[in-house]
Amino acid sequence: MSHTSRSSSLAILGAPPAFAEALHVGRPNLGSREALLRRINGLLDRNWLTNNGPLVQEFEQRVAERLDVAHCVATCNGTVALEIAIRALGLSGEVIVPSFTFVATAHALKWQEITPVFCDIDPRTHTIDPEDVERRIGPRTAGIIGVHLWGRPCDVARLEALASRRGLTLLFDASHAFGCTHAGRLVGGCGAAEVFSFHATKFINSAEGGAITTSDGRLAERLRLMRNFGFAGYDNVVSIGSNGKMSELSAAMGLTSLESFEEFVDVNFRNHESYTRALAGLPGLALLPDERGERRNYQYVVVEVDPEACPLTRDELLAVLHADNVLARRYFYPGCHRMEPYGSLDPESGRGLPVTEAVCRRVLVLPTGTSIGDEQIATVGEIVRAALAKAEEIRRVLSSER
Ligand code: T4K
Repeated sequence: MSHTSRSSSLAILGAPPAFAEALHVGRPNLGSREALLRRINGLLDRNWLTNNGPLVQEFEQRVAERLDVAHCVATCNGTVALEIAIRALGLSGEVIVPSFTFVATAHALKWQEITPVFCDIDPRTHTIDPEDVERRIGPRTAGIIGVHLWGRPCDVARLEALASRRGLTLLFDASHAFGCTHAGRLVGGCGAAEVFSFHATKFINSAEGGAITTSDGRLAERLRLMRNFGFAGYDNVVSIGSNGKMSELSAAMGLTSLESFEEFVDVNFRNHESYTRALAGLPGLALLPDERGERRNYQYVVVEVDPEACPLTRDELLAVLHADNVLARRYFYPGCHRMEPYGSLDPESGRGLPVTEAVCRRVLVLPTGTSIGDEQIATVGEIVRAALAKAEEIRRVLSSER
């Protein structure tokens, strides 16, 4: 990746972009090309492309081993995994879910005519606030979906206690949390089930893919049926089902990616440390703090921009970075509660979600993964540092463009 390092010129003020080739959030980590091609040759030789092939079975076994959970049911993507898990758990009526998540978490409910009841998050961790969950429990509440956002597990113990006390089903969207721990316990076996995404942008990827993990054998059996149209054998359909199967090509990619798990975590960790150095001392900018003692995959580098202390707003910084070809993102703006159909169904819901509303205006996600290294990260830091020093000028340019 070619780039020009400089300390004060900024593309937004007319200089050439710092990076000739864009830095993306979510650029796939590829792993060994040779291992992938070997697996693809094998599946072509076998002429077995999908429907519970050997690579999918191996992928399920490897995921279950790595997460130390009894059952793993691989799927075509994380969204369908959520839909199938929700259905297999018999959820209906209302389910409490954070608004600050990727919209798939909410859509998976609404797609099945279940009402997502949006709750607020903890400002320190950005995960579901158990106290707010409890306030929102009503007569139609069937369950809770906690999201381990950015790979930071929810307060699992409190949610498990709350769900059991109130007779609710607890499901986790663990799309970001592969390989992460909570109180030393690996994510994968918490609640009734947990759902993972292996989308290309995730640090372990199968191009498109997902999985449901659980320690409940009977649930795993139901999930397997539902993933395959409800077929229990040739011509024997025993339940409603969908097509949620993972293909052999995806499993080939997923297995190859899994083999590089340690390397990807190391790279992400090093990048996280580089960002800590590159952004040190900048006013009003804070990386979401790391919690020592827990395992993390560091796949998201999350910066909060404090509007009181930073000379530029989050959106102004985003414009500066994009002009220099650093394609930072403002995940998960503006919050599910403001997206359709939810925004029209309850236009006032933001009033009850003050932390979500504030965090949506502060979060900036920066590029990481195997396609970026220390030198580029140092340049990103220089761009931000220079931008803060020229905040007035930048604000004038941006307002003249509006
Ligand atoms: N729950 C949660 C909490 C989730 O975050 C997600 C997915 C789900 C559930 C659902 O799981 P899946 O059904 O997706 O398995 C991305 C992903 O599409 C999505 O999987 C992910 N979360 C979400 C957080 O991010 P976008 O809209 O950011 O994707 P896009 O196309 O803008 O790509 C991001 C960047 O990556 C771009 O700058 C380009 C780069 N890129 C992307 C792809 C696909 C590449 O360089 N190569 C590629 O192949 O949604």
